[in-house]
Amino acid sequence: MFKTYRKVLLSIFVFSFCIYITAQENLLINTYNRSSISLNGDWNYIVDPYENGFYNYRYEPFENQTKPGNGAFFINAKPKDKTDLVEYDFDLSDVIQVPSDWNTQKENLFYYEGTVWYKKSFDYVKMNQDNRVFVYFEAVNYQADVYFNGEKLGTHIGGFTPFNFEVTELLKESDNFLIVKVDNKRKKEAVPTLNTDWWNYGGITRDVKLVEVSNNYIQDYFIQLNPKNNQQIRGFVQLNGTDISEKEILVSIPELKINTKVLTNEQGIASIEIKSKKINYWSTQNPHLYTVILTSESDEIKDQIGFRTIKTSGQEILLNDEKIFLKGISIHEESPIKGGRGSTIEDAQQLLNWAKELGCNYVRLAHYPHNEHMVRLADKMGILVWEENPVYWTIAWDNIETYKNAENQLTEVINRDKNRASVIIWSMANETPTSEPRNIFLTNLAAHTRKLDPTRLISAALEQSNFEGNATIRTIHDSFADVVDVLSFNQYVGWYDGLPEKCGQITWKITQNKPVLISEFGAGAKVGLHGDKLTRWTEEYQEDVYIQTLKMIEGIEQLQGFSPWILVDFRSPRRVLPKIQDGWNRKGLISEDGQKKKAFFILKNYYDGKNASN
Ligand code: GCB
Repeated sequence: MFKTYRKVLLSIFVFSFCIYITAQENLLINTYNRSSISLNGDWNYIVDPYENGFYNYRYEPFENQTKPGNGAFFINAKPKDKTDLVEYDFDLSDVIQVPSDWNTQKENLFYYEGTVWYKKSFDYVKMNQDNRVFVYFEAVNYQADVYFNGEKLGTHIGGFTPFNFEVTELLKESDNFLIVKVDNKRKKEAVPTLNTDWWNYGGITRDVKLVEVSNNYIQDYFIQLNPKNNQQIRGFVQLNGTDISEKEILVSIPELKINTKVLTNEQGIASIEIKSKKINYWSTQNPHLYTVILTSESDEIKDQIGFRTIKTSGQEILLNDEKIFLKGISIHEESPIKGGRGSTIEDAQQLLNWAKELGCNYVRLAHYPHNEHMVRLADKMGILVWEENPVYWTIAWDNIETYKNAENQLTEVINRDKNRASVIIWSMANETPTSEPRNIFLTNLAAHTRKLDPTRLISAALEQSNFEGNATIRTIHDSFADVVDVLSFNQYVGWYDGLPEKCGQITWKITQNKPVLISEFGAGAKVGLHGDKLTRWTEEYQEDVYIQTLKMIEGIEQLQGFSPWILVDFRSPRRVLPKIQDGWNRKGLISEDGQKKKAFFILKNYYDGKNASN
């Protein structure tokens, strides 16, 4: 009787912990530590603004036809004899690098928004005949239609999260061809929508891998500290395959002398609850990562996982039950090395090294999920992370498909990063105008996130407004502020809102009893441009905005940190002022070629001072 009761309880626990995560079909996590080969490098490509390789002349998709014919690009047609008509040839077409954007690789694609077809041919011999093989994309911006050896594998929507398709049945030992139709057209109902302040880089922007796993493999796991009991490691592990129930999985953490066996249920899910009194907690001072090994009958996977708790108490943020002030900076995912979309470990390392040099213990990864290198490195370097869903400005709040898309992108990043100690905040959105449909949209996203991941905090970059009509008193008047764990907002007093001296006239009246983060403040400056501090675009103006803002926000009682806008100048088509912007948002503390502006040192001094006073 007691046994049955425990089984029911266990299934309720496992069910509530992972129902949504497992809803995603076959998404592999931790491809970092799996057996894989890279499909990066040269791909042939065809630019197709009219989507001529996708639709026939009656505008019907070739893929809906039983015999698509030679016009369909995904069949990679070659003339069968000298009479045969084929009007494209991938192998004679130019090559492009993966991962990367097309905009900065090909001059004629700089402003291009539309379809480009990518093709990669390869041979592959499996390590074991019974194994299964998946093609894994870390990200493609924005829509990917994926075909393998002439068959459609599926479609993925959303430019910043991973996805994979199984190719076991279609895979041959030689002459495989993988074709991806990549389309980065902006759309009103998409996430993000038409209007943003960053470059809409198109392409296969992150790594592509072929991952080989055993027939019954460890697909997913969630292994974190119980937020309510820091002597308990808990979560689940999920098998995928045809024979996955009642299977033993060994959870080992050698350094903690943990070797615990767990048993899967009918869905192949085993719940994990392990006690340990000796945990060396992960923190910014001590980013300790344990090697965790999961071993099933036919699979083994390792990960490097840190254990810590993150919570709020009244107006404070507590890391391992100790108050922490978040010394942050916002970052866009642009490569400081070659320009364009950042994608390599070296890009991530340079950005995070700069953040460290600035004195940061925290970064806001704006405005969409960044690549996995960022969070993996942040884990190692002891940097806390805010991750963000690209729900930005004027989303189509009433459109159910838009909601599903936003929820799916959020699910995919949570799924990818749920074992990373560095990630402490999931941000739902940025600067979204309040309205009833928007409130419902964001509240649903927050509820979904809490179900998926009860171990982290929820926030969103909100907007500030005048307190009861008084322009010198600022407040947060937004019902979504009641939903979040951490109250964050952007403000630009001294740049969009008056001159720097205005900071001295403003006071803040924040009525919510929550920790406050300022998710953005800043000003534009062209590196090397000097003048007096009232001249726009000079380093002196930007420096003064930092000096005045830092004084002003000291007056916010609940302030627990901030992430000024932004570490490095970044490309934005909104920024057209000749000789100053030339297509760049100039609010970086560092220019795109790595030169530090004066304001960098103001913030660094401030953060270094905080270190000393801590
Ligand atoms: C903001 C946005 C950010 C912009 C920034 C700016 O409030 O959140 O995406 O880039 O202002 O520079 O205006």
